[in-house]
Amino acid sequence: MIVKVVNPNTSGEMTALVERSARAVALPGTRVEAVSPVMGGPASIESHYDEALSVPGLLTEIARAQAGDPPSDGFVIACFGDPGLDAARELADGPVVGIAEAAMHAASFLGRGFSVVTTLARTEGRAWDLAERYGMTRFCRGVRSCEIPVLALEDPASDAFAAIVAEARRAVADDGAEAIVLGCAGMADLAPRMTAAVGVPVVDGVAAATKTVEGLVAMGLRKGGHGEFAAPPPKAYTGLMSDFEIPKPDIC
Ligand code: 2AL
Repeated sequence: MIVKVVNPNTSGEMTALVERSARAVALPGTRVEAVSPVMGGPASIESHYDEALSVPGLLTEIARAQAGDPPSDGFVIACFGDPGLDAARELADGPVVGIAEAAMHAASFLGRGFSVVTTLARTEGRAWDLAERYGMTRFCRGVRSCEIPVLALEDPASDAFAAIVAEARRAVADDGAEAIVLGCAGMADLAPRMTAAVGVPVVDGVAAATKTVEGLVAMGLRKGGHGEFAAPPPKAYTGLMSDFEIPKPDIC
């Protein structure tokens, strides 16, 4: 099977990190292809503006796979805001899973409650909104931030590991968290070291979403063809958006 992991930001380093993290958990028969949008987009996603403008590039990557260029059995959206998840589900035939939804669900299997440790404080609201959307507020004990921007996570000078561990320890002590959810795809490589340092399970959403997609595909499960996530109706799109037009089906 082929799982396409879309990093909706345009950082090549982060896409490579995401690919390594997904491949580390995938079965030998699963091909993981990580990409960032060919059409471009924001360098990192840490505002609602970034998130909104990351969606056209993300959807183009889903549409490309749907057109067989190359094909994919399922998709991971590798950004913790789960941008464009509903629209991607409409476009894709195979399962589409966001890293926030996969990580929160996985953490709910591991303890009575979890806290999210994310990048900038301004992204905390989005994490809470997603917890609510996924029915996870009864598990989510807190959302905390280390105030390190996404693209600084890989910079040794940011000392991101120490800052994220410190915040996770506070979540365990003060929120009563029994698991930690990493709130950014750029933290994907930290989970095993953090689990050892913090003493509770630490969940990386890239791994959780990859295994969820792989599991759904292996079970032969995909969305139903009717209802909310049915393919979007034929529609004209104009101007710079004309490539997003949904053509009328050919009637032979
Ligand atoms: C993210 C993420 O996962 N990728 C990105 O560019 N921004 N999330 C975040 N909370 O900063």
